[in-house]
Amino acid sequence: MKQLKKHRAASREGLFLGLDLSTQALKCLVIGADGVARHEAAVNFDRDLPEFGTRGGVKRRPGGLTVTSPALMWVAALDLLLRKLRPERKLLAGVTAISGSGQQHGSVYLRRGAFALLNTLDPARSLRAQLGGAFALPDSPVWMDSSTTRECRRRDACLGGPQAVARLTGSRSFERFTGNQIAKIASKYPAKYAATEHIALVSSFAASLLIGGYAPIDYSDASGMNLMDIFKKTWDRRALACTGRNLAEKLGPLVPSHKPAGVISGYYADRYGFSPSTVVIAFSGDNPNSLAAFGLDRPGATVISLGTSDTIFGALSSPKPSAEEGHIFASPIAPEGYMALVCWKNGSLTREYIRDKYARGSWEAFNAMLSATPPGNSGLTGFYFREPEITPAVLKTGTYLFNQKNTNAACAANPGQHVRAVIESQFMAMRLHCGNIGLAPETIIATGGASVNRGLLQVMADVFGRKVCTIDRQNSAALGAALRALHGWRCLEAGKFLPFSEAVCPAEKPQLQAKPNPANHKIYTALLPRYRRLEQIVTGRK
Ligand code: XUL
Repeated sequence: MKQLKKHRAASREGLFLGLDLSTQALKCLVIGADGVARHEAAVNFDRDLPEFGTRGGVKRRPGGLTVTSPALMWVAALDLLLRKLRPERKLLAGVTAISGSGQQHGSVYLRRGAFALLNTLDPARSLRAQLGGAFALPDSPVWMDSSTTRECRRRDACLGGPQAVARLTGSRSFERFTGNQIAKIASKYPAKYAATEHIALVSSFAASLLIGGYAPIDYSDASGMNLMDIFKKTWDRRALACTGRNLAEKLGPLVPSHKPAGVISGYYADRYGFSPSTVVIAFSGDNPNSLAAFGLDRPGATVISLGTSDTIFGALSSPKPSAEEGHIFASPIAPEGYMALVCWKNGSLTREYIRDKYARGSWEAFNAMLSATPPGNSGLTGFYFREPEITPAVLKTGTYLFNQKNTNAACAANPGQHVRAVIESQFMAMRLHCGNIGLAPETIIATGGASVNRGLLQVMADVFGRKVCTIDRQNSAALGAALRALHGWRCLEAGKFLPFSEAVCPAEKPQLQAKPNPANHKIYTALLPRYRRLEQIVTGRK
């Protein structure tokens, strides 16, 4: 009975839509005010929009350091997603608020006149047909881009060195962070930069499409730019000045993540049946949205996301930004709070490479090999850099598999040893680096595509010595966005900030997947100092 009443209240409040513009796909998830999923849809960039010629949603320049996505592909994906949702007109009409998620750090360069295009969208025509001319730069740099080392060093020099940049912005200068990307565009393509009216993040760009104007950047995603003062939550004047001319004007205002970006454009009301009063809550980055999906508004539980990139993150109250590793972002759900995040570029694609090379492309065979090899891998410790790595910073790619004499035994190792080495290496790196930045997991929530793999989760539990849970939903960025839409809307209704965990209750509770084996945990704890030393050898710091 109580359940039914709750459900009735939920339906009166309507539905909440989370949009997720990730590297490979645009997804949407509609939930009720009870947090229960009502509908999902997705567009895969490579498969559904082959004319843009992306692989994994991106294009790589020769050399591999420059990685971009066509901005118009994201627009076309929104057209396609909404077309897929057309039969659900009633559902869309019931949406009260929308929020969203974008891959972090990527930037979109809108040319002079783009605001007018967004503001006068004709519901008779697709977005793609109307926004083809909206971009000063057709290819948007994305988070996988590592081409801005020069800009990082130059901006470091201007701002007092890596630790000063970390103290100011929450992270030292990283190649993929937007400030360094903007600095590259401003110096390499000065005419295109000058013709840029607005620079959006991927998240605020998606919100801009929905409101038919320029949506503000939220504090949490802005923390991934090396441009915002992480404590004052304002653009830092010196950081802007050493990046590009008139940058404050091009970036526009910053807002807390629970605040509205605007109301949906009439375009979507006319063409797809949304209510014209649908509120658009500020969009944010994918990792901040995942934090929201797990309701992490206080320290303790830690999330490990196993996706294209692997990330580990959790809430923090007193951040200690470090130039050595990791990032501090403003929390997307607690305006006074913070989150810490460490990111690895060699995530799923690297695991899949080893699976394809040594396990005939089969996860079953991969897992059988994992269980047949002993924890600690008989003294073999590996580093697999298919991509230039973020943590630790390594630009060169390669495979290193050290035997106990610390010589590279990659060629002599058997397939099972490679399989175990790649997994142990990834989780040892997580344990080492999250400890360095002050994250002390009490329980671990695993998410992302590879979190369905129980074999991996057991190694994770053993390395950390902590229980590993999952929640029964892979799409945490879209779920977090939908929950933030609900949170933002409830704050708006109340006329004040409401604590996230009181305003929002995710429908699904974590499920226990793996318990640590104490003997295995001991092996990994003993391995940690050696792993640290080997990492220093691989990165040339020793
Ligand atoms: C985080 C990062 C990645 C992207 C992936 O700093 O670069 O996790 O957000 O979309």
